Amino acid sequence: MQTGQSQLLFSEAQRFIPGGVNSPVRAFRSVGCDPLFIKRAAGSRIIDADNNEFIDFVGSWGPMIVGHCHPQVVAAVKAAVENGSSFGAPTELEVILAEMVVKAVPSVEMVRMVSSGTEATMSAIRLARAFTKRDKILKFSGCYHGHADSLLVKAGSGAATFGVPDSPGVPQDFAKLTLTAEYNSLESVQAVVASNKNAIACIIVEPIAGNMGTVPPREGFLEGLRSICSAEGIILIFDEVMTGFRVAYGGAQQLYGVTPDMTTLGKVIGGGLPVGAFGGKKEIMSILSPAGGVYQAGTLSGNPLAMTAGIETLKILQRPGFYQELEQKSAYLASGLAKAAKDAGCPIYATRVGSMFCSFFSKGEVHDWPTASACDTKAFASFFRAMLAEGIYLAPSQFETGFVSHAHTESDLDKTIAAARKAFKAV
Ligand code: KE4
Repeated sequence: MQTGQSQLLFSEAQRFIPGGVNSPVRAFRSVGCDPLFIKRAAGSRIIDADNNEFIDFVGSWGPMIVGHCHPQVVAAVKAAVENGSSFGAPTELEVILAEMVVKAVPSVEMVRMVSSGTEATMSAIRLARAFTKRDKILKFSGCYHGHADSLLVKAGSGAATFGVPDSPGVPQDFAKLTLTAEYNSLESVQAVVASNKNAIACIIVEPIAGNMGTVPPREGFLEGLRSICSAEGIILIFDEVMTGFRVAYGGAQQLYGVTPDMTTLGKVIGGGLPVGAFGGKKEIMSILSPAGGVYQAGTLSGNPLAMTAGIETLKILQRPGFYQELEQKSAYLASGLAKAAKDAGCPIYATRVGSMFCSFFSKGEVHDWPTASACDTKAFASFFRAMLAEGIYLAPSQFETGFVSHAHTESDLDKTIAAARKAFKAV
């Protein structure tokens, strides 16, 4: 596989951009090779600077559920940009997308658009603190909610990949207000809550953890969080930046039938353009400026191009049978990968929820950060490189999630399974 152009671009990039990338996990640091510079994409494929073509299971880390360059999305964004790219004023498009989100997501009665998932979670936490007049928050080790200071405490995703549970630069005074418990362990939550009575503003959780690899909630975990929060006057925030509109049109809260007090969104609702959102009960959202005193703002919040891409994407998701077809494709891939690993005698613990999937290089079950972080990351790295050589582009970290899109064809999936049959042997 030729990588000359990517190599050239990577060395150029490192002259001007820290680490040569604008987001750490893209640097491929944990998979022992240099990143590929992508120049275009279409459907299930991405093409790099050396014209290598790959079947893509990163999908921009989740947004591209309908596939890259979907004609309906491209046409709408092209038309929208002819009217202007940003006004810094309200537009009808924001009302349309807000109404679509309110109609789709059970917990959301009102919603505020922002430009990233980080902004969404940071703002939701501020709102929860103001509403409850409490300062502490509780998150889960291995879960990642963006890079706001108070959330970079035992974060998963990029930070976990670098093995840095707390990022330098996060003041101890911030970190001490962030309590952490173990994902899938209600006992650990009860212990933390009991020793912080009436002091916790919110519990923020990925209803399906996607930033330590894909770790589904155990039976009763989400329901347990719901009852603890209701009993203790704690705001339950589902961070659905990754799962929102991904695992169901109404997100994980629809899939599992557990309704939080607030929800954060991103990725899919922007259709690949920069968007985040946070929403919840009217009584909570109505204390947000300018309706209330809790300040939050953003120059490009509700940007008309991002709204357009989000609206068109959600219209496509509403098509009858969309999620059923995505489920069939995802199940087909998962069973093929599991068989490939078994036949190669390679012990993996495979997880999947809808079109989110992960192969943990672990002999045992993975259900939280301690078991995820014990995985054989070297074996994962060898598997990743072997798949890349076969034209399959996976997430470049054991602690990330793979995404199937509607654009993946059966032949894409068969090619991926065939590649895995070889790659598992290379581990
Ligand atoms: P952004 O600020 O990156 O838009 O969203 C932060 C975020 C919040 N909550 C969840 C559940 C998330 O998964 C994310 C971001 N996800 C990572 C992928 N694991 C983005 C990829 C990256 O950091 O480059």
